[in-house]
Amino acid sequence: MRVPAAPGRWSSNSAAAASASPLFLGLDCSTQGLKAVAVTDDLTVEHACGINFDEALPAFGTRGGVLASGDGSGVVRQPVCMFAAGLELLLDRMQEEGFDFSRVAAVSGSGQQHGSVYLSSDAAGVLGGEVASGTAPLAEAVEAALAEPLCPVWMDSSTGRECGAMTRAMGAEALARVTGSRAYERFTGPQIARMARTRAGAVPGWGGVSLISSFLASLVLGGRAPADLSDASGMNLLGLGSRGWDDGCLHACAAASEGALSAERLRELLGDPVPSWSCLGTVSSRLRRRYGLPSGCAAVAWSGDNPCSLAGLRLERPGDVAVSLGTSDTVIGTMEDASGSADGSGSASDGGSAGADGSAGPPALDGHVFASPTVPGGFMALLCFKNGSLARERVRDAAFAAAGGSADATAEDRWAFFEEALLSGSEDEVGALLARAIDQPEITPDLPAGDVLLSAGGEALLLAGSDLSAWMTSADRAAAVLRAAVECQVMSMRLAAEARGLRPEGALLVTGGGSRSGALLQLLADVFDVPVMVGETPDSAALGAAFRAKHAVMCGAAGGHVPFGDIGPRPAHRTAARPRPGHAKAFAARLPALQACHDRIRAGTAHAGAAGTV
Ligand code: XUL
Repeated sequence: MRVPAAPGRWSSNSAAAASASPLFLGLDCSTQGLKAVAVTDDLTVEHACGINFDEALPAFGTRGGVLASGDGSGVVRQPVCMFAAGLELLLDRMQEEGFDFSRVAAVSGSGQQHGSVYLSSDAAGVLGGEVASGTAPLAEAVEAALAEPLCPVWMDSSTGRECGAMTRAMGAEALARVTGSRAYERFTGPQIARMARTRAGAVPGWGGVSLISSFLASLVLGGRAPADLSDASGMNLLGLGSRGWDDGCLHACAAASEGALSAERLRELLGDPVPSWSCLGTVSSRLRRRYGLPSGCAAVAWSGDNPCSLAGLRLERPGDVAVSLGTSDTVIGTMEDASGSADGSGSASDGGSAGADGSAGPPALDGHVFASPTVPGGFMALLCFKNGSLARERVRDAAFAAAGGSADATAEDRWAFFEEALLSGSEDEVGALLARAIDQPEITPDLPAGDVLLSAGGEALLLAGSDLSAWMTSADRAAAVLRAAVECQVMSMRLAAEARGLRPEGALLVTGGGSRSGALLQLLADVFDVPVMVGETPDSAALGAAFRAKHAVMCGAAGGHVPFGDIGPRPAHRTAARPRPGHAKAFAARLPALQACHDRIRAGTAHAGAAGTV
């Protein structure tokens, strides 16, 4: 049903509408919902809208957007039809809000990375038929294109067996060097192997395997859309050097499926990936008819949420790096080359020597390198630190209590204490203690849960099982331990970034909730030894998708890639902190000690025989 527009709800934008700039629409299918951001030719946001899966589509029974098995298997899935229903609902809402679809020149999108959608053998016909031009609700129309109604997503941790099998087949270092990542449970290749192994009888009926991003692109296009190279890098299957499916990885994935899939069949199912700035065609006649999109409106390849955020934050030049401080802390940035972490020289398994790693020096095994979504042959890095703001808050509260703070104190009081404790450290005190607050097993680097405290001389100060509060026996000690714990979080970011060849040049952009802390910003400036800029880019993935839509149209018009920077002005960010030279030098000098501390944690020698031995 065509929903009548509701003039007035969008009246503040009528002047912009009158200017009739073309619009570029970015959609973002995240774990919890769908969002849309439309930008004008000068990249001004003209419209934004979103829906939450749990609230807007309760019939699918999701919590936080997902269906978690809850049986200890780690299986976490999402109903694929919910994406289709959500897309239609979102576009309906935009129409109700008076959004003028007739001005949209191109649509692109962002999908949560790593999830895999299993298509039926009829998928091509269904996508190009009922989905492209039918009148039934999209969620109904797409059902026959699916071989599996549920798709595993990035939160799924049921693929340990498949990760182990792929690692044995390729070698951990070769897998990391070829694909940019060692085998990770949330990655798509292991998901496909598990789905094939556990649903072996259904595999002959599969017509394809899409990423969540390329599946959503198929709905917009009305036809099977290819995966883009950047999102495809999150699968453990793509050769970063060859920019194509890697034979060794396909064989490793087939081996992990325990005979359910061959490498050749897997290659066929995946189809060929394309650069992220590819125009795939025009949007489907269903979307044109229902929403009034123009007939020439381009359907642009979708990408993953992290590549799209990179584009939304305008991290397009080598050395453009951003830190996001949140529940998990993340570091993303653009690199010209992948400096040994993924050597760009092609498959380790070319020639059939799977597992043989003849590279010079071991590659970094933590974090990920993906194909850049904006630069041909370029790279982006993504590092995810699981113990972010929750660990900071735990240590803050323990230190606050140990320093005599009242149990009834407000969050403001606690943050004020945090700021003072962090800023009170002189350069001579940097690294006087090394503290790691690890609430849940860390993935960057790989560290087991449990707090660790070492003296400057390397003496272990905590018993295994006791937490940092055990050493906070005075207000001074509490402040020193808090400072050390947060300093080590940030030093760990620099260690992991450098191991991946990622170095901020000129400045570091800081986003997320933690960027409200002036002390954290100062610490980041000191540890990375660059000025820190702050900027909030809400909905950076959807915004990045909108920017990429414009980029693809420009590339199409030019008949080849044009620099991403040509899309329009970069936002002006505010410089919030500058490195203090003495502190910066002291942090740089302590990085090897933190590296050694991590080695000791893994070796099991970072705990004392008795608490408080110093
Ligand atoms: C990145 C990752 C998540 C997902 C969902 O590797 O697993 O960030 O992309 O946001």
